[in-house]
Amino acid sequence: MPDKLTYFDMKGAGELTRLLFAYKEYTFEDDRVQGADWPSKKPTTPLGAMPVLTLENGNEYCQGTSVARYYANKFGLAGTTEEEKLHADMVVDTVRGDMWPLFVGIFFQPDEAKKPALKADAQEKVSHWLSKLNANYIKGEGTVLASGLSWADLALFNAVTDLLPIADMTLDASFTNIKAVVDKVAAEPKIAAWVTKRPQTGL
Ligand SMILES: N[C@@H](CCC(=O)N[C@@H](CS)C(=O)NCC(=O)O)C(=O)O
Repeated sequence: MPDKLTYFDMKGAGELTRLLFAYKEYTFEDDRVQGADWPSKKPTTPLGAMPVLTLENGNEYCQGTSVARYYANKFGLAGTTEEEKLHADMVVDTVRGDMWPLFVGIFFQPDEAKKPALKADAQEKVSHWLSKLNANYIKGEGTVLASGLSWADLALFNAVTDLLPIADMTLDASFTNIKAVVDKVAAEPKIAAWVTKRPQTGL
């Protein structure tokens, strides 16, 4: 039995791990729970939320970033030194911790009249974070880390391609370094194949 990643039928908090699987061509079970089935499944999960990882040995874990970090370490994509790991974690936490709730808040806001203000708030904050990362934390040739591609690049790719559109944002020309990261990840054949093949979902 391969490792199983259980999540909603969305990119969401599961996609960074799926991108890691795609990049390493790691065989996994892409278990997608339909909304109607979630209430009965929820109490059976470790903390009542997804994503949930089930390892080959049957052990279950949750917390999307922890799961992604597990595979980043396993695949040698977490950074080559302790400082590089800190650097990659900082970028990943900016995307997964700081940016993520802003985009989720817009996506699941039922009142359309409230969305413009949420989008304006996200645009201001996300532009600030991306401009700082762009200026100071892209150390390689199209990679966050000087040593080459890491899970931080996949996280930036995930943010720019999957999250920014939710707030009607695109990268403008000033984000040269981040654009180089996104372009490099997008050009990786295994990532490009996954992006074509994966279920097309809004978040
Ligand atoms: N900190 C957790 C949050 C998990 C979480 O809130 N997951 C959401 C989907 S993104 C969920 O399962 N929502 C359904 C629920 O809480 O019932 C993580 O990053 O994995």
